[in-house]
Amino acid sequence: MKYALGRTARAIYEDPLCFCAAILVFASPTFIFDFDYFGILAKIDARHEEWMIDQLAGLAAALGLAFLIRQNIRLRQEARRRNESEKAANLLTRRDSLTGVISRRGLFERLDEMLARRAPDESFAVVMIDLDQFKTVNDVHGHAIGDEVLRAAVARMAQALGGAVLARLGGDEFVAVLPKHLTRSDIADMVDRVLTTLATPIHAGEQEIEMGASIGIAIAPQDATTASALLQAADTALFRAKAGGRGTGRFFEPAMDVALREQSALRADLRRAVTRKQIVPYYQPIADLQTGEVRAVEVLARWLHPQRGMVTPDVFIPMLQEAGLLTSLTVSLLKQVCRDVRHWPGQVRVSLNLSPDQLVEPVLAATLLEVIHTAQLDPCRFEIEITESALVGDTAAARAAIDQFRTIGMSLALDDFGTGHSGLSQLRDFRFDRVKLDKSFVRDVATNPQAAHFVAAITRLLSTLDLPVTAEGVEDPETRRTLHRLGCAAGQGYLFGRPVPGAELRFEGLRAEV
Ligand code: G
Ligand code: G
Ligand code: MN
Repeated sequence: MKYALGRTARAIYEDPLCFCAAILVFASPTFIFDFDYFGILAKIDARHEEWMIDQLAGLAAALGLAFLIRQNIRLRQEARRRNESEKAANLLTRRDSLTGVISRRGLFERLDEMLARRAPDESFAVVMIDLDQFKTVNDVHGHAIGDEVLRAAVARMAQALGGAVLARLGGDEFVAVLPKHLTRSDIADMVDRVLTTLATPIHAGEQEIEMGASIGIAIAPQDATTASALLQAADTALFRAKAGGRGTGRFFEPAMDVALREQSALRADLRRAVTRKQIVPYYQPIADLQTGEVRAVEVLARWLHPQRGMVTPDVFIPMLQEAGLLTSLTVSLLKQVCRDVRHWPGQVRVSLNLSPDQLVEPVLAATLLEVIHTAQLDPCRFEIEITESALVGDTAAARAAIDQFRTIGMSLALDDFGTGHSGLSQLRDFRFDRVKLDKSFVRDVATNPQAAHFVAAITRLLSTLDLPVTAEGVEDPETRRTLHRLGCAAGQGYLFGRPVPGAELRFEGLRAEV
C-alpha cells in the first residue's frame, strides 16, 4: 500500500500496480472514512491541468470501487463478530449450568447429528437415568445439599460411563449416549456400573445420603430412529424399571409401548365407565376363623369393560385418582352396594376401601352418609378400610376424616397392615376397630415357623391395644387353622370365597373346622 502513497495522481493512474495499491489504501479499514475525496481530486486537478476529465472519472470510479470494497470488509467483520458472540451464548445454553454436562437442547442436537451420520449397520444406546428419592433429598436436606448430590452423582456417572456423552434433561433425570457398536451385554454391564456407583451413599455437607437410580435403555435404530422417539422409548423402559421396584435397569421392548398405549385408551374410556356404571362392586366374604361364619363382606371394584373384559382395580384406581374421579366411583359403588345390602343378613358388615388421597376431601363422610340415608340403611353396617400410607406425612386431614366416619357410626379398619410405615402410637391414636394383616405375612404361616412367630407376635401386640386381627389371603384349611391358633380373629381369602358379583354371594361360609 505504501507503494501508492506520495505519488501524483497521474503516476497512480498510469501505473496499474500503483492504481491497485491506491484502491487498497482507500479500502483499508485504517483509512479515515469521511476523507475529503473531492478535495484531493480538486488539488490533483489544480496541479495537473493537463488531466483529462476521463482520467478524473477513472480515479473517481477507483475511489467508488475502493469504498465498496471497504464497506464489504466492514460488513464481513461485523457478521463474524456477531457469529462469535452467538457461539459463546450457544455454548452457555447447551451446557447445564449446575453440573456442566450437556443440556436437553445440546442432547437433541447431538442425537440428530448421530442419527443423520449413522452408517446403515451402526447402532447405539440411549440410556435414561432417573435418581430415586431425589425429591426427598431436596425436601429433607434443602436445595444446597440437593445440588451437591447432583454434582456428585454426575461425577460418578461420568466415571462409570467412560467416554459416553452425558446430558441432563432437567431435575434428577439424565441421559447418556453410549459409544457405537457396544453389544447388549456391554450395555448391560455399563448400566450395572452406573446403578452400583449410585447405590453407594453420597457425602454432601455433613450428611450421608442414600440414593439409587432407575434406568431405561433404548437402542437406535431398532427401537426408534428420531431423537424424540428414542428418548420416549428410553422413558417408557424407565417407567417399567421404576414400576418393577426401583434400583434396576430395563431395555425397551415393543410390548411396553403396547401396554402404555392400552393404558391411554383405557384412560379415554374411564369417565364414561363411572357414569354408565361399568365399574361394579364385587364382594369377598370375611369369615370368623373359628366358626367359619361370614361376618363381613369387602367391596372390591371391578370394571366390566365392554370390549376388554374385566379390568382390575390396580389398573384403574390410579387412573381414576389422577383424573380426580375416585370419589365419584366410591359414590357410584356405594349406591350399587346399598341396593344389594338390603337382601343380606342384618349382622353382616360391609367394608369399603378408600384411598389416602380421598380422605382430604372435607365432605367425603357427609356425601357417603347421604347415600346411605337415602337407601334407608344404618351407617353402623359400614366399615371403611384405609391403608397405612394415609397415616404418614401430614395426617391432620386423615384424622379429621376418620373422626367424621366414627361420628356418623361407621367403623374403621387398617388395611394391608405391615406393608407401610405406621407405628404403634398411630394405631392407638387413630382408634381403629380392627387391623387387616397383609397377605404377604399370611402366605406361609403354616409351613414356615419364622412366619408363624411373626404373626403370633403381631396379634399379641395388637391385642394389648384391643385390636382384633383379620388375616388376608387365606387360601387353605391348614393356614386357617394355624392363623386361628396364632390369635387371628377373622380371615379373608379364596378359601372362604373369591370376590364375586352380588348375585353369586353366599353367606353359609365354611363351618367350624378348627
Ligand atoms: O382384588 P383386588 O385386585 O380387588 O384389589 C386390588 C386393590 O384395589 C386392593 O388394594 C383394594 O384395596 C383396592 N380397591 C378395590 N376396590 C376399591 C375401591 O372401590 N376404592 C379404592 N380406593 N380401592 C379399591
Ligand atoms: O384391599 P386389599 O388390598 O386388602 O384387597 C385385597 C386383595 O387381595 C384383592 O386384590 C383380592 O383380589 C386379593 N385376594 C383376596 N383373597 C386372596 C387370596 O386368598 N389370595 C390372594 N393371593 N389374593 C387374594
Ligand atoms: Mn381392602
